[in-house]
Amino acid sequence: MSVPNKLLTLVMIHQNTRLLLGMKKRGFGVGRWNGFGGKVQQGESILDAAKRELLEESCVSAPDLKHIARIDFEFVGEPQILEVHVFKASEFQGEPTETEEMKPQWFDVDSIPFHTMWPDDILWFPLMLKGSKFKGYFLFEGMDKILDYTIDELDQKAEIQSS
Ligand code: 6U4
Repeated sequence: MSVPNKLLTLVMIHQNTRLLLGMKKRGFGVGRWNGFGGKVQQGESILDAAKRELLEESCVSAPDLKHIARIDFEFVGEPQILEVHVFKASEFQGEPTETEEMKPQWFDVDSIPFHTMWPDDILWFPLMLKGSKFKGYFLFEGMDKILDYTIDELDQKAEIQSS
């Protein structure tokens, strides 16, 4: 029997030349800069989970999130796929504030700290930054090595599907 995907969210706040990232202070991906997000809870929509996690982790709310991507992550030896839904916003309310989970910081889009991020990010951030929609798949061995991947750009009108 196959294992259902684990649904996760990831939110990027991108304003012109700056991008808000957070340093993950604990849990999965600790020590890496990333967007804000986490697990979708039972009975919660993916969009609502994205908004909730953004607020919980950065103290910022973004009412107008655009669903731009779904990226599936498979880890060698692990049956469960992580299905990450990526959202983007340019407007937000509140002041990015450090929480127990994340330390937010603005980065210039020309100096994104890819060496301290998940290794897939450098491969799909260009599409995210230019405003594309896309679907991705990455096969990891451990946390650092990508064995295989695909990234397919989608039409702007395409709806991002979930499993
Ligand atoms: P809690 O509930 O705090 O124990 P935790 O295990 O820390 O959760 P969580 O919920 O913060 O994990 O979710 C992991 C976050 O990392 C999500 O926003 C998705 C994101 N993520 C996972 N794999 C990623 C990858 N390869 N590249 C990336 N983001 C990834 O850019």
